[in-house]
Amino acid sequence: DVDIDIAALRERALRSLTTARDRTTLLTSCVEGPDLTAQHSPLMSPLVWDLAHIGNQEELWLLRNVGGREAMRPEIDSLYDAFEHPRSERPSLPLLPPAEARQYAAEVRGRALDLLDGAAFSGTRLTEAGFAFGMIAQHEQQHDETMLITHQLRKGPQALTAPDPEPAPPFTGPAEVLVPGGPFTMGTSTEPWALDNERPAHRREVASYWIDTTPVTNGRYLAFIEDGGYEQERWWAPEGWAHIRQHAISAPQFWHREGGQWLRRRFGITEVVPPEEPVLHVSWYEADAYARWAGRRLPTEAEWEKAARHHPGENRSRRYPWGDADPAPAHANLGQRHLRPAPAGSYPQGESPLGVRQLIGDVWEWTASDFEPYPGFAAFPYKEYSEVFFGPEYKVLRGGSFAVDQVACRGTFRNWDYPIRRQIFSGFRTARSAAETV
Ligand code: AVJ
Ligand code: FE
Repeated sequence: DVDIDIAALRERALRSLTTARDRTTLLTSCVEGPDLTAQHSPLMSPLVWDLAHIGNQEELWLLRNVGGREAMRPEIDSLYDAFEHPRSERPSLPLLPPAEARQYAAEVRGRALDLLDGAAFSGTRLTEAGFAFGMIAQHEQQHDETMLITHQLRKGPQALTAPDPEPAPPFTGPAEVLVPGGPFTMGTSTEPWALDNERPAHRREVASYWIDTTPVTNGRYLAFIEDGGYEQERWWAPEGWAHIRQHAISAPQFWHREGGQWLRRRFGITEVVPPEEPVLHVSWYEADAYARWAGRRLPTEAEWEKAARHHPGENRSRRYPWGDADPAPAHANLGQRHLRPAPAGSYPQGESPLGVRQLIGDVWEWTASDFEPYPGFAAFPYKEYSEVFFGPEYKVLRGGSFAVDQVACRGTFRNWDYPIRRQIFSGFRTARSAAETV
C-alpha cells in the first residue's frame, strides 16, 4: 500500500512538474525556430504544437477544472485539441509562434504553481492525492517523449547530447527465467497517480511460462536478419508480411548496411549498431516475427506484469521489479538521462525477485496483447485518454523506455500503438509456455 502523505505529494507534484518543464524547455530550445515549426514526419506534430498543447492541457485541467478559472485564450483551444486536428493537419494551422507558445506555457505554469500552493488534495477524484497535478506532469512527460521521437526523425546535425550509459560486463546469467503459474494481482487501485487504464487491481490467472532475462539485443536480432528472416513469409503474421513487402522493410528503422557493416542513425549521428544493446525501433510485426523464428512468442501483457511485479515469496504485486521504492538511477535507464538503451544485463539492482532485468526503462516492450480495459474499468477524467483506443487495432507496450520519466513509468503503466509503428522507442523480449518444449 502507498502512504498518502499530503506534504510529500505536494512536493512530488512540484518536482514532477518542474522536471517535465526543464525537459520541455531543452527539447524546444536546442533547435532553431524553423525546426520548431516544421513537420519532420507526417506521424509527428511540429514541436511548437506539442509545446502549446502541453500548456493548453495544463490550463484546462489545473486552472479551469481544479481552479475554476476562466479560459485565458479560449480561441486557441481547438487548435490544440488532439482529436479535432490529426497530426498531419497541424503544420497548416495558425499555431502560436515559438515565442508566444513559450510565453503561454510559462504563464499557465506560474498560475498552476500558485494553485498548487493552496490546493486541497481531497474533495473530488480530480483533486484526491493531487491526481490532476500528477496527471499533468505525466502528460507533459509523455509529450517530452513524443518530442524526442520528433528529434530522432529530424534530418540534420546533432542537437541533443547526453552521456552514454555505464558500460556493463557481458551478461552471463541465464537467458530465460521460469515464472511459476498461479494467480497474481494485475493493475492497481492504490497508486495515487495511476491513470484510468491501469485500474482497478484485479486477480489474473497465469499458467507457468519462461521469459527472457533481458530484452532481445541487436546482436540476436541481426541473427534473424542474416538468417533471411525478412524474406521468409512463414515467420510473419499475414498483415505484417504484407506491410514489410509493401514498404520494402528489411531491418529496424534508422538502420542501413554499408561496407559490410550495419550502421544506424541516432539523434543526428551515424554509428555501428552495438550488438549488446536492446534492439530499438522495431514494429510489433517485427517483434512477433522474430519470436516465431526463435521458436518463441511475445509475452502477454499479464505475463509481462507478473514478471515485473509479482513477488513469489511475499505473494503480492509490488510497484516495480525491485520493490516499492521510486526509481533511482541504479534501478533503470529512464528520464532521457541517456539517449540510448543500456547494454542487455545492465542494472542488476533493478532486477525482479526471479532475476528478470531491464523490465523498466531502456526500451518499450511490445506484448502479445490488444489494448483492452480491465474488468471494472471506468474512464477518468476523460474518455479520450484511453477508452476511445480500446480494441484490437492497438497493441500494448510495457515498461517504458530511456525517454520516459519516472512519473510516467511504473509496473502497472500501459502504453499502446498500432502494430506497424516503430518510430517509437520500441523493443521486446520473448517468452514461451512452460508446458511446451523448445
Ligand atoms: C499513451 C503515448 C499513446 O501520445 O498518444 C498524450 C499519450 N495522450 N496526450 C499519446 C497522450 C494525450 C498517448 N500515449
Ligand atoms: Fe496530449
